[in-house]
Amino acid sequence: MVKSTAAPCVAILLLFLTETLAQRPMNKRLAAPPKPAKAQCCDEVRSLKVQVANLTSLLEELGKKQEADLRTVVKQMMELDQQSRLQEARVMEAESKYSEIHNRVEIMQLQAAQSATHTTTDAIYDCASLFNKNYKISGEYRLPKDDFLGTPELSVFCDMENNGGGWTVIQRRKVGLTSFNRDWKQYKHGFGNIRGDFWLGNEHIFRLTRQPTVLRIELEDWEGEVRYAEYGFFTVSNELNSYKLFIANYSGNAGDSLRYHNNTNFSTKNKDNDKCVDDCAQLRQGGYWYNCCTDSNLNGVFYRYGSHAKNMDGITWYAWHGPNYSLKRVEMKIRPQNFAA
Ligand SMILES: *[C@@H]1O[C@H](CO)[C@@H](O)[C@H](O)[C@H]1NC(C)=O
Ligand SMILES: *[C@@H]1O[C@H](CO)[C@@H](O)[C@H](O)[C@H]1NC(C)=O
Ligand SMILES: *[C@@H]1O[C@H](CO)[C@@H](O)[C@H](O)[C@H]1NC(C)=O
Ligand SMILES: *[C@@H]1O[C@H](CO)[C@@H](O)[C@H](O)[C@H]1NC(C)=O
Ligand SMILES: *[C@@H]1O[C@H](CO)[C@@H](O)[C@H](O)[C@H]1NC(C)=O
Ligand SMILES: [Ca+2]
Repeated sequence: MVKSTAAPCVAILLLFLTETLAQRPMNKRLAAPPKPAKAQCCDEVRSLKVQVANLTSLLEELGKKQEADLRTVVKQMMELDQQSRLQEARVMEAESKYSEIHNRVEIMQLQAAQSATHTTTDAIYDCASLFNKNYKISGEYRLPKDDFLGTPELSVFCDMENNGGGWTVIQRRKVGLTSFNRDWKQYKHGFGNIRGDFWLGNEHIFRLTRQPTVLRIELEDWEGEVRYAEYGFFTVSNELNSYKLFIANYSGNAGDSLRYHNNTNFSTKNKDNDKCVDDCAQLRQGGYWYNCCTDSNLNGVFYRYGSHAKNMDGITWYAWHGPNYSLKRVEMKIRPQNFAA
């Protein structure tokens, strides 16, 4: 701090104060004529010094507070900026995913429009033909309507990654919220969510299996074990013939629990086409190729872990877990026999 007691020092001190703090009372003092008395002078200097010290510390305090405030504000702004950037990134990710799907759909539609003169060899009517056109990402695809083949527009889920890819998924159980106890019409056209639990529809399955087709059934139990049953030949007849099932050439490690259903008609709760005096669809609470009644019931009731051992109407595969164990996950998917990845 300033140590001098001389008058010029007071002036310098006051000048400093006016310039830096612009304090009005100081200006007044500066404007007043300097007092000649020495004692008065020194008293004034002392009080001014105290004031300066006070004001300086006040300034420092204010400065510190402002700096701290500023730092908090900057920090908050940076945080906000980061948050908005994160959100932006999320939006962009969602958008790119959406446009990826959208692009696929558009390409499908474009190809459909361009293929006015196409033949069966370059038609897109299943996941295998998409795979052969280099679509190698698993997910939902929209197959275009095909007048040549007489196929309608159809959303399908393609497994392009497992077991060589090119699989069109025709059934899935994994979420457990969709009821599979549906009527004939619903089983005919399909129901559920193509990304979750669904039945593609008997009419579509009939169309897709007019060429020699492989069926692969994947099963998972509540302990996380996965097994499969594959049929080198799979087809269903048309509605007039009750979507009758034909399967042959089993391979796999889950056991052959579809053989018992070979050569049987499809039944639903409102259409008993089974080979039994009982009404199997009602007993097993699903739509299926019921014989008398089941060696498997893949469209049965989804029972969560803990309640799967109580009934025989669960999602069963007798050759693996018997009639009272409802499986955790099922997927049925098909691919042409002549598929070559
Ligand atoms: C300076 O500080 C003292 C003690 O903190 C206080 O009593 C006094 O009023 C202050 N003076 C001014 C001008 O702020
Ligand atoms: C089953 O496999 C055998 C041997 O590969 C084959 O000759 C036969 O045609 C297949 N059956 C059907 C119905 O595809
Ligand atoms: C299956 O359905 C067809 C026609 O829909 C019928 O002629 C045939 O008798 C049925 N078979 C059985 C075993 O019910
Ligand atoms: C299903 O029945 C057909 C005859 O209609 C037979 O050729 C085929 O081998 C049977 N499939 C199985 C798995 O037994
Ligand atoms: C399955 O459950 C039914 C009905 O509760 C029962 O009658 C049957 O014995 C059970 N079967 C097995 C193999 O546990
Ligand atoms: Ca019956």
